[in-house]
Amino acid sequence: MAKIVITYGTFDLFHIGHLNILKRAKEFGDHLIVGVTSEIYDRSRGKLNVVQDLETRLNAIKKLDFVDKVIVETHKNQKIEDIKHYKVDRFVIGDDWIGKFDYLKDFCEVIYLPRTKDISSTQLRKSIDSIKLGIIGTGRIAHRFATECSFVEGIEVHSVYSRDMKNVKSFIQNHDILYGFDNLDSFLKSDIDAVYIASPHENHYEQSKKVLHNKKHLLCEKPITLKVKEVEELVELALENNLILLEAVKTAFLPAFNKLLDEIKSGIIGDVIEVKATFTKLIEDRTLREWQSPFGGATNELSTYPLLLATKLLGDVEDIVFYTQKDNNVDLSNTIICKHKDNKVSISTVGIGMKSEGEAVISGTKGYIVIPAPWWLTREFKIKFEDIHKEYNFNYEFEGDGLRYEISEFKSLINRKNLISNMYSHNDMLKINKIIAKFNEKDFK
Ligand code: C2G
Repeated sequence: MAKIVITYGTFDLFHIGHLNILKRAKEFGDHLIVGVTSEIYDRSRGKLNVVQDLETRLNAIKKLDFVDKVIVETHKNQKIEDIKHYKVDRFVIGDDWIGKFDYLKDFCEVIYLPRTKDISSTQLRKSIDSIKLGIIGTGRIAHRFATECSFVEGIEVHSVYSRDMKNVKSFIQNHDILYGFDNLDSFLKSDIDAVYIASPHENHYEQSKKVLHNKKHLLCEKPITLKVKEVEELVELALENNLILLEAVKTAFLPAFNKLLDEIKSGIIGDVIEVKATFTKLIEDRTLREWQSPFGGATNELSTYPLLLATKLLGDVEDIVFYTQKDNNVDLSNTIICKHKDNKVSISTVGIGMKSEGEAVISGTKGYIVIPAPWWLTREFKIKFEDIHKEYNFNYEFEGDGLRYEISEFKSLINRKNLISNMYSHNDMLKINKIIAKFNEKDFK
């Protein structure tokens, strides 16, 4: 009987080490199956620095005439499923994994082969120039962002801008950054490839325009602007100049959030009918920016997150009602009820002066999903059904406070020259910002 061999890997920047192990794996049988890791799976196991997209990595393996079948590895327990499904005789992997796959011995023979010396994807990635990033703003989120950048290979915080030189100085000392500016034009003329904007909302539009006119890729805090026309203008400007424009909605890039979208797409809870999500963050100090009209308020601060879930799952909005509590003309809470296509409905609740449970519930025709608080830092979710004994739990721990996944996506888009992210497209951004703009009673089309 023909012997079946299986092996797995990311195979980023395909090199001689990969070729050697695949050739040797084939020698252990007659039929070689190669599993190539998906991007979401790599992220979930902490591999954030992969340069090539899945298609490119798959194509590199498909070109090898001695490989008989190529599959995609999307989750942790897949190896056992594949071994059973393909009736695999031998599992082969490099000896950097020695001992780690012994649990597969219950299902097939496990063989660890010596790695090829002096070559690795990590080494090759180092030869690709780092992206030089500049940060606009020196507030709390800018600090967290700069710290998280140090966990993403291939991106380096090169400079920072703020109007206040005192803040600039302390920021560059804190984060060991080379250059600091209190003049935006000089900052933008400096040797940077990309910019992250973490300034107050009202500055986003003018600063974004300047960044794009200066031919830098842009990652901008949410909401990118409070007017639809301005978002559209920025998208156009970015596309015209071949630049990446991404809104920093960290949830969109988390491994568990993407797994959740995949599960729903697979139809596990049937057709999604209703999406409910709540995000409240009590801000006691009423002198803070978040409590100032017209740019503060719960909606401008927080609604991007629940609206991300609503629009990702239910698409464009046909009608909206806002139920708002205001204090001094600032919304302390807002419940946004949207009617989507086919009468499907989303209920997004936000608050800075009201506290509630920060969970999300997605209801479908066959079952429902609960994402426990804080759902926007998606780590786990439960899929439930009418039968209370049937339940699937998904757990995807993530590193740090989640920002490194958005940073990693921004970096990958720049490296791959992809103008639009699969995880958060310009269209996704427009759908959400139209709703926020509607609340601000400016343009809504
Ligand atoms: N490899 C090798 N010699 C090198 C580099 C890599 O033999 N110099 C082998 C690895 O040991 C592994 C395969 O090439 O068997 C793919 O390596 P990676 O692309 O780094 O993938 P990895 O993260 O090891 O994937 O499910 C995924 C697997 O568990 C492991």
